[in-house]
Amino acid sequence: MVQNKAPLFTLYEHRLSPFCVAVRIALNECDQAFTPRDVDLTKPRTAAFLKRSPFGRLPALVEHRPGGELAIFESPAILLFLAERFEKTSLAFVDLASKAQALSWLSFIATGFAESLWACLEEKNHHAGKYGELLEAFEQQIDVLDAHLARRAFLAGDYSVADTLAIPLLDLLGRVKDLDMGGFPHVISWRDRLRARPSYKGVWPYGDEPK
Ligand SMILES: N[C@@H](CCC(=O)N[C@@H](CS)C(=O)NCC(=O)O)C(=O)O
Repeated sequence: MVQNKAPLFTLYEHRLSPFCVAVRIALNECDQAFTPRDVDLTKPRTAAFLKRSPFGRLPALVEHRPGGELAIFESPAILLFLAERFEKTSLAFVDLASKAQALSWLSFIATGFAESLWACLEEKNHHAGKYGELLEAFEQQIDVLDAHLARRAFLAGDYSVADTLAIPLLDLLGRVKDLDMGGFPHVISWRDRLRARPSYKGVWPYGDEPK
């Protein structure tokens, strides 16, 4: 008899958000089904949603538990939770040292890299005189990543939460004005490796990564 069990997780998301896409990838890596709940960012957040994500931001992941629910917000926290929750998956940490390495890279991707990328994508910065400086600072980060990835397949050695958060952000590089990725072959092949993972298939809403 086929049992229709509701998924253990509900993902509150905005389908075009790279942070939400990263959580989708992580859930796929952990082989977990989830109920997607699209939140309209143009409307006021409901009180029920704000209980799960106090700042009203997405993603938020809810695990339905027998005694109630566990709600987690901020994509790095969600990825870390899944990595520890599902011990036999690609996201699980082998030991404390590999966890520390993965968290170093995860923190960098979530803050330095994402913020620099965002600054370069913001239309208002394109016309300001400082765009050249913003792009140069971002290129310096990509250059460090390129040198790092010349010697390893993934940021922390094995595939980890850091790569998971990086994938959808890397997908946005094509939109960065005047960015020439020609000098960063190792970042390009890392991105190709990440995109080839089964967990990546179908994670963007329109069937393809944004160009
Ligand atoms: N640091 C957060 C960033 C989340 C974030 O910026 N989410 C955006 C969508 S891309 C959002 O919810 N924006 C609506 C708002 O800030 O009210 C994370 O990693 O989860």
